[in-house]
Amino acid sequence: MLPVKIEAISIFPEFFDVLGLSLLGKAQEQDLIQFQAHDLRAWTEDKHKTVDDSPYGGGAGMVMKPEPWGRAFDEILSAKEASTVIFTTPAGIPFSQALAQELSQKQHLIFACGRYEGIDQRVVDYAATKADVLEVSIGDYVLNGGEVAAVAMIEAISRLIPGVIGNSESLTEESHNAGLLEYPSYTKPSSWRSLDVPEVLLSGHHAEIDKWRKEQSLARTKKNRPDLID
Ligand code: JDH
Repeated sequence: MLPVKIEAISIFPEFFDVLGLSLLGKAQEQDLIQFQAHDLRAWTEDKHKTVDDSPYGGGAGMVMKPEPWGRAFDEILSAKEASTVIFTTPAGIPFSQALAQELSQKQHLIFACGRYEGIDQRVVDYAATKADVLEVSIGDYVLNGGEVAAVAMIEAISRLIPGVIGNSESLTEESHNAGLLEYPSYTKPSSWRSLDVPEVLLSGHHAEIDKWRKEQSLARTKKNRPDLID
C-alpha cells in the first residue's frame, strides 16, 4: 500500500511536532502515513517574509495575503495526483466522525492553516481550480489560528487509516455505538478509595452487562447531549 500523504502549510510548523508522538509517530515509522509541515514564509519573496496585510473594506486586524499561498500550492499540488485541500476556519462546515471517515480514504490531504483574521478568500478559490477544497471548522469557539484545529483533524483521520490502530476491534466497536455516547469504563482494582466497580461488570453475565451498558449510554446521552436523542 502507498502511504497516505498528509501535509500542512502554516507560519508555525512547530505546532505539528506533536504528530511525531505515539500512534501517529509509529504510523509514520511504518510508512502508513507520510506527514510533512511546511513554513509558509518559505514562499515569501521580500526580506521581511511578509504574510499579512490590512483588510480591504476596513476592519480590525490583518488578513493573510494571497501570493505566498499561491506559490505554496503551485509547488505542493502536482497535476499527477488528486489532492484535497482543507482550510481550517471558524466559518467552515462542522468536522465530524463521518467527515474524518471520508477523508481517511484520500491519498493526499493538505491542511492550509491561517493566522490573524484568516486568509484572503481568493486563495480558497485558486486552490479549488487545482484540487478538491473544503473549508472546515472543529467547533463553535474561536482559536487564534488553524493549527490546533488541523492537528485535531489529522489525529481523528489518521487513526481510521487501515493499519494505524493496531486493534481494529476498537474501530468496529466504535461504529456500533449507534449515535449514543459511550458507556463508562472501569478497570482494577474492583474497590478503590471506597469506590466500587458496578457489581454487574464483575458478574460475567454478558447479556446483563450489555443491557447495563446500553442503559448507561442512554442516560449519559440524555444528560450530556440531549440533542443526539431523536
Ligand atoms: C483558522 C485565523 C483566527 C479569529 C473571526 C470574525 C474577523 C477568524 N473551530 C475554530 N475556531 N477557530 C478556528 C480557526 C481560527 C483561525 C484560523 C481556524 C485562522 N484564525 C480567527 C477570529 C475570527 N473574526 C470577525 N471578522 C471581521 C474574523 C479567525 C477554528 C477552526 N477550524
